[in-house]
Amino acid sequence: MKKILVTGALGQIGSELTGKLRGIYGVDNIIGTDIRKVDGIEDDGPFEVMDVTDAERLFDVAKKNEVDTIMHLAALLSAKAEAFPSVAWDINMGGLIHALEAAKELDLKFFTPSSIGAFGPSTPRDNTPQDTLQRPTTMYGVNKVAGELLCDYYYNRFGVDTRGLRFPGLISYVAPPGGGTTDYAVEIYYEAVSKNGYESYIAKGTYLDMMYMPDALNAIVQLMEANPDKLKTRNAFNVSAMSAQPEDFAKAIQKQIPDFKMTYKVDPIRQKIADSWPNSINTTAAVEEWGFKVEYDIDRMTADMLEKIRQKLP
Ligand code: AKB
Repeated sequence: MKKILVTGALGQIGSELTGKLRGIYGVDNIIGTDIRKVDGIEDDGPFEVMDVTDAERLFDVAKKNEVDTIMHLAALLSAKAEAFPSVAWDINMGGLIHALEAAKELDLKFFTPSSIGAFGPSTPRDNTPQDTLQRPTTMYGVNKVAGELLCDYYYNRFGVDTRGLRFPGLISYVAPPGGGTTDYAVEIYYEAVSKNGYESYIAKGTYLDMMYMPDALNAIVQLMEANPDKLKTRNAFNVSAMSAQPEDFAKAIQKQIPDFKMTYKVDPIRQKIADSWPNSINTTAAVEEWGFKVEYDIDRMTADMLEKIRQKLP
């Protein structure tokens, strides 16, 4: 990878991945794009306003900038996709096929994230295998399964070097997630610092996989740099750092803020989505095929999140 186009560069992953890639591959070699612009964004490096549903524009931006890789991150997350299913289809599937077409025509490497949302209620819930039943019941899940298959199709049919990760809930202090089911695992840290308490919209006892953003970013770079001969799986590898229930976050926070209080007011829509996802996924394929590993468990992540949010909040 020498020159990379990032879609969704202002989103939850993109806001951090773009900076990390600039640190590794050089500022001018990472072209950030998003449907909107924030003031001063060009000062950080090349940036273009681009809507991924516009196939021609996506192709032109990739061609003009002579990139050799597309990292396609632009997408609606699960709760938002459930609220606006046809919009989600247009953005998540339309954007993906346009990005894959550009990769095919211009002979580019390709990364896009999948999610634990690609699993459904009939998937084995514990230690969910890499290859298993995938019958998701959400629009986001339908998009993610179709996306995994489409990326495999472009690899098998056209030889596009597509690679992907099934991300769990990602936790970060930089950009808010927005529209996801696992957003509570980010909100809890902000409210621990600002209010000493949090009302969880996900019920006690609901296990979901999670991962701290620095580990997620390392995983993307490591997978994209991996020797293709070693990859039996491509779209997409299970990755996770922890399987946790809301009260596990509360306990980890209480080690730092002893009077932190957790209450519950369950949101039935997001709870239903969470209940359709696995409790914990098996990451053996990622470990064996390209050496996936993480540095942050829940306690180390919690200490870092609280410290960084304290520095950030007024
Ligand atoms: C979401 O909650 O929608 C995402 C995901 C797990 O893909 N964080």
